[in-house]
This record gives sequence, structure tokens and C-alpha cells, in this order.
Amino acid sequence: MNPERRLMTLDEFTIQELRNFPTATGELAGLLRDIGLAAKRVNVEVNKAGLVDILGDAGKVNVQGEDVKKLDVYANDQFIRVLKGGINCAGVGSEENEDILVFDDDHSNRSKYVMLMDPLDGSGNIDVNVSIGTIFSIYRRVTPLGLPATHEDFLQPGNRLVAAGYIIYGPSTVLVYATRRWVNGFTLDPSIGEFCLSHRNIRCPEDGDIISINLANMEKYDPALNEYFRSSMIEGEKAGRRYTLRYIGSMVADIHRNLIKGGIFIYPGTTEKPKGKLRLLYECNPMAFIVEVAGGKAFVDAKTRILDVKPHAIHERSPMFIGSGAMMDRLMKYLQVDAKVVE
Ligand code: P6P
Repeated sequence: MNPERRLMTLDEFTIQELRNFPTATGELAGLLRDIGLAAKRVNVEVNKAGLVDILGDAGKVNVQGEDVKKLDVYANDQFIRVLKGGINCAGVGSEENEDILVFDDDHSNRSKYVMLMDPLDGSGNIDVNVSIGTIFSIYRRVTPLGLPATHEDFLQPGNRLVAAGYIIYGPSTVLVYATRRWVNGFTLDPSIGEFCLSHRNIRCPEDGDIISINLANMEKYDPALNEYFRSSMIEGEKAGRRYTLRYIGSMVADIHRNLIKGGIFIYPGTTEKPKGKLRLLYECNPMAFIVEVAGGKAFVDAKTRILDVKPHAIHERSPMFIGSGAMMDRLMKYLQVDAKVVE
């Protein structure tokens, strides 16, 4: 490779970003560095999950009542250990922890950020070697610095996010993060142990042919969705479009593919679970922030942006419709026919 075309590492990139914001203190760059470090440690274990006794359930059930895989526990521990040991985060909310974890020491209490995370989303796929991911979202605190963070710092709508991102542990390990300015992706180069800029200024294609949804629940979805799919296939055919269904049960992988290629990911509410399955604070909000900054759209229902939803509980759930703008516009037309707004 031409030495002149030197790849930029994540740390070099975040420090270069600092130059664009003279008032920046470097805390966000430091927090992203900490996230990258934890991700590298998780990546090592994910990559050898099939070789050591780390597969299979940890024999515990998490706050969601779901069997906890050992890698879930390891990933959660790694991110918490790095964040708590750093000086860039006042506390963390995690899918694996019942309540927020406030670090409450002098350095951490002076940090202006808190983080929410799903340490290993899609962990049901670990044993079958399908890509899985870590999802994170970063808020600026609203409580006084110097004091411990409180729930108020975490229960903010997604439109207050400072940054959000994910790490996808797949054929390669890629860290994608968004600030309000843009979305960039960094691929882990194992030869130097650094995330290197590989996807500069990711833009979500305005339209696409990929639809991601669990069709097994069709009978429990809003009938307008059925109409959307039926007509999309028919209209698609007439318009010479060939839609394709791609759904691998790992949201980070499904949305990452749609973000790059164009497409729509749908996890709606059902008659039994009107708010669906996904978690607002550490799954829907970060993915919605990333996709919107990249030019896509993300809604809860026929007319409510995910990022405008005011959270009331750390683990609250939310339906999610997210993806390419033109696909979302077509879908919203069907949902607006008998607009059911999620209460
Ligand atoms: P279902 C994984 O458990 C997850 O949270 C997402 O990553 C994934 O998209 C979804 O659940 C799959 O849920 O109900 O279709 O199996």
C-alpha cells in the first residue's frame, strides 16, 4: 500500500475533529478512545468464542428475563471497567444492569458525559457465528458537574444525543459512530490493533430494495403493514424493482447493511406487545441518531420521530421503523391511513 495513503486511526480522527471545535475539551475524544479499547477486548473474545468455554448461556437471566450468554457478561464487564477506570464518563446504563451505574468518584463526577449501551446485541447468534454488535449512546449531563450523575442525565430524548455508535463483530470488526456533524466507520486492523478510518462520511442511500422484518409475526402487526408489503411487492414489480427480505436477527448487522446499501428495518409493536421488543434508550435512539445524521429516517409510529420520544424508564421499549428516506416515506403513507400513535 502506498505509504502516502496512511490510514487514519480512530484516535487520530477524533483528535483531528477536536481542531474543528476550538471549545472542545477532548473529553468526547477520550470517551471514544475508551469505547474503542473495550471493543478491542470484546473483539478478541468474540473471535475465539467457538474455541473456548465461553459459548452458551452463563446460566443467568438478565433484567429482561433473557438467558445471558457468557459473552454478554464479559462485554458488559469490559465496557464498564474501561469507562469506570477512565475520566470521561460519569456513569453508564446497560441492558445487562437493572439500574444505572453511577461511578461516583471525583474524576468521574466531573465528567460531562454519561453513556448507555447494549454491550452485545444479537447475542442469541453467538453460537451460530452470525455477526453481533455493541450499541452505545452518549449524552451530555444535565445535572451539576462535580456531583454524581442521576437518572435525569440518562432519561433524555434522543434529540439530545451528543454522539452514538455501534461496533459490529463480523467478517471484520467495524466501529461506526455519529456526531451531529457526520457518520464515520473504522475497521479494526489486527496487525496494529487500531480502528482505522474505512467508511468516511457514511450516507444512507435515499432509496433501497432491502426490507428487514420478522415476517413470522405478520398476523400480530398493524394491518397497514401487511398492505405496505403486499403493495410494495406488486408496485415494485410494476416499477421494475425487486425487493428482497434480509433479516438475520441481529439488529446491528441488519441496520449496518441497510445503512450502507439502502433499505428499511422494521421492528413494530404487536397486538400483544404494542411497544415491541427493542429498547428505546440503548437500541432505538442510537441507531435512529446514526441513520438520521446519515440522511435516513427513524420513526416510532406514523408520525413520531424516535429521537423526539421522552423516555421515562431506562429499559423501556419502543417500536422502530428505520432506514432510507424514500422507503420510509412510502411506509409512513400506509401507517398514516389509520394512524395508531404509540402511547
Ligand atoms: P426477533 C436480538 O435479540 C434483537 O434484540 C435484535 O438484535 C434483533 O433485530 C431482534 O432482537 C430479533 O428479534 O423477535 O425477530 O427474534
